[in-house]
Amino acid sequence: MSDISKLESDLLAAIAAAKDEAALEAIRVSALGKKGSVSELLKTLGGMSPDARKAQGPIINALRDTVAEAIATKKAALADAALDARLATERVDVTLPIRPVPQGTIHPVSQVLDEVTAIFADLGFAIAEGPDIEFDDYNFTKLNIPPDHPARQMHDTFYMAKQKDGSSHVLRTHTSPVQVRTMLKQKPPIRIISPGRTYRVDSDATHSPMFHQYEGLVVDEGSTLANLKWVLEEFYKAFFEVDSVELRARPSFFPFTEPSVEWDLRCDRSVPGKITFGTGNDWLELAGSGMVNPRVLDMCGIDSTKYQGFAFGGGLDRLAMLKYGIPDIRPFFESDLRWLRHYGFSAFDLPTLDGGLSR
Ligand code: FA5
Repeated sequence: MSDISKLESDLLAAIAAAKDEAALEAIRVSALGKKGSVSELLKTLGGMSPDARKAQGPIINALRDTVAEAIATKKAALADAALDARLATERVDVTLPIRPVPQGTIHPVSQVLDEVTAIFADLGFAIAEGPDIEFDDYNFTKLNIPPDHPARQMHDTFYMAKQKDGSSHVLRTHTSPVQVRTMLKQKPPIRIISPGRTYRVDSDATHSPMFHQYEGLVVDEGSTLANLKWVLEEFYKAFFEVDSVELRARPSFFPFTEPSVEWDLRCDRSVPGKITFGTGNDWLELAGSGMVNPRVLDMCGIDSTKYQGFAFGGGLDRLAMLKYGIPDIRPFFESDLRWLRHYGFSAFDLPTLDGGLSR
């Protein structure tokens, strides 16, 4: 075997045995680099006689081409193998179950808000909203509580500085101003539910300076107290997830409703720490309500000789406390993660009437 043939077979064997791209590169440099074995052979052509060059030229050039091609082929094969190996290690089994997501829970107030709106949406109520900073006029005057009226004392109000134009604002003390906003812009029939944040100068285990209420309003030509009772019964049955409830009406007073009725729900509290609705000998105060005072209808541009309506409202936080056995309202707003993990709800369980309201 000639020296050139031996060099070629040695180089091809080394190329075939190269384990990775670095080893292959070393072979390329040793053969085709500036001082490589094949390059050195090519340099000898210059010192040869024309006849010898004619004979050796094609042989040495063929050697260079063969080695270069073998290196290129091996390089592509090594790159393919490296990609296959990477793909094998990075493979994801999409059929595996997702990892549990323990972080983050739905706050009980958000949960209850979603439950309440799901129930009322099913009863055909639209959702209405109003701002937290409300006109004094809408929070009080148009609800038949004029300035200096003693009923203003019933609400411990956060007043805001008077505006240049003489108007004054309050942090709304209840969601009832949404009644005003709705009636001012919408003609009957009206059927709305309005959950939202409310504020009063008040703080103890069951009262918070910022809390949540829900408000219902129905205005039509023939709405009655009997309709109101039916709506509340349907609501409490669905909310407390029981087949039947019993409501007790008590006379009450709200300047914006006449007559005014407070509703109690029959419940059983005989087992300490547990409350069951629909049975038992206890009564739980749940909502204020009444027929919308005709003066309020007129102040909001609705003809009280043609239309009548009923309204009701209560505390959302209170509903959450009752349904989920939360004894104190203050931690609701302390953002303590341990409390939230204990009382919070899964973000994947949206309350729906057919899928189930609570977990
Ligand atoms: C009202 O606010 C009336 N607007 C309800 C109403 C609406 C009557 C429509 C008639 C027609 P009241 O002041 O009673 O009513 O408050 C309603 C509920 O809000 C209370 O029963 C209680 O559950 C809740 N609430 C009141 N103050 C606080 C507070 N500081 N912290 C937590 N919840 C409160």
